[in-house]
Amino acid sequence: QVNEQLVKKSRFLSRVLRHRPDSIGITLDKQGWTEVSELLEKAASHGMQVSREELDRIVVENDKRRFTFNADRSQIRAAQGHSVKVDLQLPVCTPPPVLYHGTVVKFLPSIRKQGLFPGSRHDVHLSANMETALAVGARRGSPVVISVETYSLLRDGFQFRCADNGVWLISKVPVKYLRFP
Ligand code: HQG
Repeated sequence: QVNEQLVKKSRFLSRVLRHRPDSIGITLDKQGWTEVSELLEKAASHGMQVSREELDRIVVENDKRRFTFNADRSQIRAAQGHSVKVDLQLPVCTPPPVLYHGTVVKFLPSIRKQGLFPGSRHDVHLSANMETALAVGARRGSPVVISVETYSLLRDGFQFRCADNGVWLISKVPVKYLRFP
């Protein structure tokens, strides 16, 4: 039950920090950071009480490590997944040779035509392992995992960025780099 409460609070914070900072009257800076003290105050005044201890637990125990603290832990941001305009300035990283994208059967015709495009988020989300990709797809229905050959993308000038939580991000993936199951 304690955990249920934390999950609820975590969901709330995820929504605020990725999509709706305005819903509790906070702003994110260009890189997506906001002051922890202000976040907790404003959350409380909008009916969501989160103590500093709970926040620390949420950040560390979150299943997908959705949140990142800055060095002195006075600021927090979502690790990825934003729909509001931010530039996380994530480092460009060299990916493993194959990355995976989890999706659902019904999107395949469109993906086969257009390749992978970000939905409402900034980037296409890729995972380093098949299990994670399966779980991402399963949120929407019967999951399908598409493999992405990273070498050819790198050769052709595409950049991969790695989020603080191990998620791989790329602006798009044209069809010719995709391997369908
Ligand atoms: C699909 C969650 C048709 C794409 C998850 C995906 C992940 C296309 C959807 C993280 C398409 C976008 C990211 C095309 C892509 N035609 N459909 N050409 N190209 N798509 O939610 O990857 O819980 O923005 O396959 O677990 O599903 O929020 O991306 O189904 O980790 O932390 O368009 O979000 O994490 O959907 O999920 P999303 P995603 P959190």
